[in-house]
Amino acid sequence: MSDLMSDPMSDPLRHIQSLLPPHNTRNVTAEAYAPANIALCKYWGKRDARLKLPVTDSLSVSLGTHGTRMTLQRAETDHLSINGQPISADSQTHRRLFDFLDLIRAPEHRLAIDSINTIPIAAGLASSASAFACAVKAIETLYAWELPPRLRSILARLGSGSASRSVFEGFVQWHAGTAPDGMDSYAEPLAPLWPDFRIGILTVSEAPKPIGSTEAMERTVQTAPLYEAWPRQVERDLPRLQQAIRDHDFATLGQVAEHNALAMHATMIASWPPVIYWLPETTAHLHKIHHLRREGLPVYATLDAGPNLKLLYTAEHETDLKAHFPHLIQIQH
Ligand code: 2P0
Repeated sequence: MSDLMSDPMSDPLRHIQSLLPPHNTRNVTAEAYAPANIALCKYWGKRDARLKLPVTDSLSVSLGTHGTRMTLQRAETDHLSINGQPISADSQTHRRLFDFLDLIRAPEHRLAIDSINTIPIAAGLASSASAFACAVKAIETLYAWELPPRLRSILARLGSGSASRSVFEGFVQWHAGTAPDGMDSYAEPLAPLWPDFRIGILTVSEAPKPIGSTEAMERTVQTAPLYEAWPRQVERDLPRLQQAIRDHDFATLGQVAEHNALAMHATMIASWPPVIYWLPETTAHLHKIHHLRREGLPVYATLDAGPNLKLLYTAEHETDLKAHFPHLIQIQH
């Protein structure tokens, strides 16, 4: 038993580290970019918190030029700036990023990181997916590695679950996997984005969330009886989304994505203490979207762990949508 305990391969994180090539010290600086992503079938619930292993598969669309650009530079001490603002070494953001980098960088290397988010700030989109995916790509460039795409996705997943999807462009599926060490839990690209697919953000509030998504997810899994139904929802929605993507069937894609997001929120609302991210304007916008659909305008909504809505529509209805929602920020075009 003690032999097993001291075997480095018995720890999944050490196993993953053993798969990395040697740290090449030639480069002192590196730059990378990764897009943000929006899930059409959501990741909600972990089977392993440390390895960020999900209960179900999820499927997303990457946001092209909206994401994170990072420059890394070898330095005397670790330093992080985001959008030009220095981030305190005591902050959670700083600790989380450098703790993650400790898994993959050479132990003796300190890094100065300049991270720029190219998502409109008012869109209020989470940046952890693009940030961790970008950090992996930047490290890869720094050490002149060429990692297999699956390993790149697995590494990004260890930073933030949804980052596993942000290492790819277009429509992306993250396979939940079943292995306890998570080596079969990675994302894969499914198809390029359709040229006429549009995503717009309706910002309801830019205030900090009352509860972070990691904690909300955990609370839902532990306390919501409705969560038992979530894997079945995903099993139903995933093949329909895959087929809609293959067929360029926007109406099916929109319906399934909206149903999936509302079902995810239902599980949160059914947890205790309840997790209710919606504000009155969230509901008002949803009613307006449903009204517009009844009037014949094909527009659908998806929501993540917050009150803001992401609208899904196609190029031919862009002008109409902007007329109905003057504050819509179009992020995918
Ligand atoms: C998603 N969300 O699929 C879902 C939908 C939020 C709602 O992925 O704990 O920041 O770092 O793995 O990746 C947000 O979760 O959570 C998320 P961790 P993450 O996009």
